[in-house]
Amino acid sequence: MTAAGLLGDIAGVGADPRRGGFSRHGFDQSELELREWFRAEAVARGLDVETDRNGTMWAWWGPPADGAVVTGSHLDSVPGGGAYDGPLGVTSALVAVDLLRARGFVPGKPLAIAVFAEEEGGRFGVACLGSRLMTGAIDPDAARRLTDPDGVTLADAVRAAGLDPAGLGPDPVAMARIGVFVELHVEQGRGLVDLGAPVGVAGSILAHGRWRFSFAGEGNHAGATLLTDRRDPMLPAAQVVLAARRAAAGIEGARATVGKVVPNPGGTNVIASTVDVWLDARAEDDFRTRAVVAEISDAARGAAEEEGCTVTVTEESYGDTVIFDPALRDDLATTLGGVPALPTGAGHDAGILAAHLPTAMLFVRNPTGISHAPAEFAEAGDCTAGAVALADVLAHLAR
Ligand code: HGY
Ligand code: MN
Ligand code: MN
Ligand code: MN
Repeated sequence: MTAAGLLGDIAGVGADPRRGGFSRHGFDQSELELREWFRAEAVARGLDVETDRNGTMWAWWGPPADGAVVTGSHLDSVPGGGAYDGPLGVTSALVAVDLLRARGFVPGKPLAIAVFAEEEGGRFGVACLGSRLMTGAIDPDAARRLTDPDGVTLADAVRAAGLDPAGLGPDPVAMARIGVFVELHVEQGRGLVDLGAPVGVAGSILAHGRWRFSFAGEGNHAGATLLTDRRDPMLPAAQVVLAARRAAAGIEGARATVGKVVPNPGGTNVIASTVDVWLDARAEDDFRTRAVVAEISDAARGAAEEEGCTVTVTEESYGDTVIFDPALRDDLATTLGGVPALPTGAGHDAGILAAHLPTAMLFVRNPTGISHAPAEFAEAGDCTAGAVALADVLAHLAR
């Protein structure tokens, strides 16, 4: 079985015909179905599967023990996401186990595959929620209160998945078990295409975070309300969208995106009473990222005042620049015969763990360079090259 073949096996789970692509989110029905698929695939490979108190799944080759070599990724997606972001790391890990067994490899250290929960934050709004909980990067009480668009709390969702919400939070036992973590991921960009390489290693991750701008005005009738009598929160909301592009354009390499705007009540003939706008801002370092957000926040406040509205700005998640351990990065690049190192603008669970333990990432070429959309792609041959590379890296680290 190949990594691309295993992806084909789950192509029907969480498919989203309305948006195209897949909508699989933390502890929802499709992600729970994928968890059971992963459990069956791992057990079929003789791995021992457990789910920890933060909802991370662990498939162990050998008894769980501290200092293990761990690989893995996530199974959830963004709304209407591609087939590769997350699942390619999980399927490649399963195929890497097949390859190592076929080689007669016997691990000198415990080896595990980890599947983290809600990496995209597509349901509860906080990216890398499972790894943030395990490492203590998010307050467990605040996490339990996170709600999805239907008002379901994370506590209710994990309870429905068979977990005890009281267990959410820092997990030093799980952390001690990770001696080194290597995540394989489809590249979200065209770096490997431009370099003509099927596989690369990660050098760094941009500083990035999410901010919610909540505007409040006065709901009213779209036809009966004179312009002079309006306090329409959609106006300052629109300014956030425009200011995001303007602010990011002013700082080399910065990115600022508004992909989600939620007016309330959301009627065509209704002036909204409130509008929530989510900003995703990223840049090479903390200073530049915060400068982008500050400029956008100023524009939002000015526009809100002009329209007689109020605005609150809430930082929902943030992570500073990640520089992957250069010695480990270069060791793996050498193990793979000298593959290139690449920066990435995309966040990953590996980025959360990198602050705590030796962590690396492998990237697999994406001919479209597109991600977080149905056009995300990796050739079957490159997926196989990635799984072989992962097997080589795991054999090297677990020798
Ligand atoms: O948003 C990100 O960069 C990641 O895909 N969660
Ligand atoms: Mn993603
Ligand atoms: Mn991902
Ligand atoms: Mn009416």
